Amino acid sequence: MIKNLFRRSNSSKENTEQRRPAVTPQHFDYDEDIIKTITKHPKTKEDEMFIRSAIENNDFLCSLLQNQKLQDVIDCMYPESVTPNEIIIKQGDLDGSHLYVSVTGTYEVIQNDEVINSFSDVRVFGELALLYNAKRLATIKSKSFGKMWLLDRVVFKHLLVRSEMEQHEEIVGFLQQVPKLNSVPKEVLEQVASLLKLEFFPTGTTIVEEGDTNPDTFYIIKAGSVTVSKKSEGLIDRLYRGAFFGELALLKAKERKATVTADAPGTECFILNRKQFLEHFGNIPDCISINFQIQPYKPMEELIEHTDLSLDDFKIVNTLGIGGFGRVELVQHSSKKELVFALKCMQKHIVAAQKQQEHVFNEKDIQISCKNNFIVRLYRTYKDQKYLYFLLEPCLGGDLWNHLHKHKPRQFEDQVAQFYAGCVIEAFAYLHERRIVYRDLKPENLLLDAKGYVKLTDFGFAKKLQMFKKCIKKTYTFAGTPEYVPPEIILNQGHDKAVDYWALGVFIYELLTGNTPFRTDDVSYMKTYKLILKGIDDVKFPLDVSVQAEGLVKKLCKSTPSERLGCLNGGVMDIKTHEWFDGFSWEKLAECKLPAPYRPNLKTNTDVHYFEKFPKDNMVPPDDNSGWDENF
Ligand code: ISQ
Repeated sequence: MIKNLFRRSNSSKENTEQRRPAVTPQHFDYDEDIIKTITKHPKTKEDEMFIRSAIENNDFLCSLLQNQKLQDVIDCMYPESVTPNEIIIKQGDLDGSHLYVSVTGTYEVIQNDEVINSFSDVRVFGELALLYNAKRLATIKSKSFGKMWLLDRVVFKHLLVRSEMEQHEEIVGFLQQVPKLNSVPKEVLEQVASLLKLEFFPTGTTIVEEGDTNPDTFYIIKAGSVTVSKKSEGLIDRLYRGAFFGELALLKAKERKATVTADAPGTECFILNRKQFLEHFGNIPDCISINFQIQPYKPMEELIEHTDLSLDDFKIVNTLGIGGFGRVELVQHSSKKELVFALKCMQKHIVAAQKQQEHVFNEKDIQISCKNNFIVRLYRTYKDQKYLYFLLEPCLGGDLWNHLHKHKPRQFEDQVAQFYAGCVIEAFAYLHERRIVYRDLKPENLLLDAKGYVKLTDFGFAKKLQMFKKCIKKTYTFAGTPEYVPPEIILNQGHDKAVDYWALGVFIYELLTGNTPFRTDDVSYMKTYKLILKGIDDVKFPLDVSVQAEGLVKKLCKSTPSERLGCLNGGVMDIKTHEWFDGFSWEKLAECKLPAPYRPNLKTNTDVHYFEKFPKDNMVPPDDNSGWDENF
């Protein structure tokens, strides 16, 4: 039953009856040295216009590339001539490394040796590979002489990340120059910066109106100026870049004391909403004492166990799963029969071929240091010339995907969903306190133990976030399962624990409805990504989803990460105290005293009937003595 235990590339079939593979993450480290080597390529106005229109007409890239990012990408594309019958992209290839814009020439789209389309217009192709290691879905072959513009994937990613970082730094730098705010610690400003939205007010717009009794927005002028006036006194002030107004809205919801109007040629302001501000910083006595709660941090520990057991002590009883890197076997100690484990065996040469070494190290380092009732315990690891081995706590109740999708009505009652979501929330709280993001929540990655509690497994995507100047640094690898990825991963904006809370919203929706909210039948997932970028408010919830559940999912799936429940001032408690969980005993859950909705019927400690039957594999993998696993 568990087919997708390891990373593997996307299958070309999407179906709720199949477990969903995660996307193979591309390793990505922002590298200043690469930035230095990036060069602009001169182009005519006409060529620039062609490229711009091709990108703007591409459904996906148009939301990814705007303003400076779009200009950077255009500037760095370089020209290439094509001759007839050149294979530009080959179906099935895994390492798509370029984005293309065709300018002249005719091109054929070939799938399974059949020409399914041809084009001679200016258009983008190859964009899918910019995001992740997806197999090329079709071959593109030139039919004539032509000209294309190309961009290297690594350059593309660096341009996007550089632009994100510069934008953030610019806002923080700007805030540091704002009088009064310049005494606020930088780490607070970093947080404020992630909440600010930029808005342009055309000349003459009334931004704030005197007498408005429900003020809820605070403004900082980024560019241009505003006129402040009062009915009784006329014009009283003019404010310029760096000035702020409406701050009383952040402190107490008072009546607006004056009218503020945008001057010519319009005013650009950063705006901050009172509700968001309070959700992040709590009630504040005055603007200068803004503070934020530093998330409690627990260090990770080395928790190696069963150091006395060697691989030779075990006998394989059965296979629990097969994945891209190898198998998971149920093993039993030859003499101490009560000792039963799941042994995940990864073929080293496949890990290396798929460039997943770093993820395997992450998986080991993170999972071995987690000891929590809601996380599958990794006791220790082994290695030899062919394999890396993970000795895991056995969870023989099968995975949650199986329980949800293989049993009618393929959706859970609220109480059942609350229990499983509760287990996930406990696991996330534990991980996030240690600054670990999990990044691959889905029913497939939750295993039922003998009591029916679910535990998180497969830490291949998990990542420990680094600190930089007292702030948690975001990470940029594209990771996750398409239906579960949040907008900031698609948009390459850098991400943190907020991705897990987005996924939690998708997960709760799936438990209650049997479907995910952004699912489409598009094998390339581009349509899914488009729906994700449109947002949860465009998703129709089935009528049998309660208003409380819908409310929670919508708060978890907020498009802006800093606005998500779980990422506000109250942290994970905001989720636990949400009304959907009214009456749910978090205390009993944490102590494993809450009866699980379904208790697996396991006859012995080696009963594997909740898992699919897998054929024996007599293939012997090659040795991999290249040494990459020296420190494993
Ligand atoms: C059972 N128990 C623990 C871990 C597992 C991983 C994969 C498949 C089955 C498992």
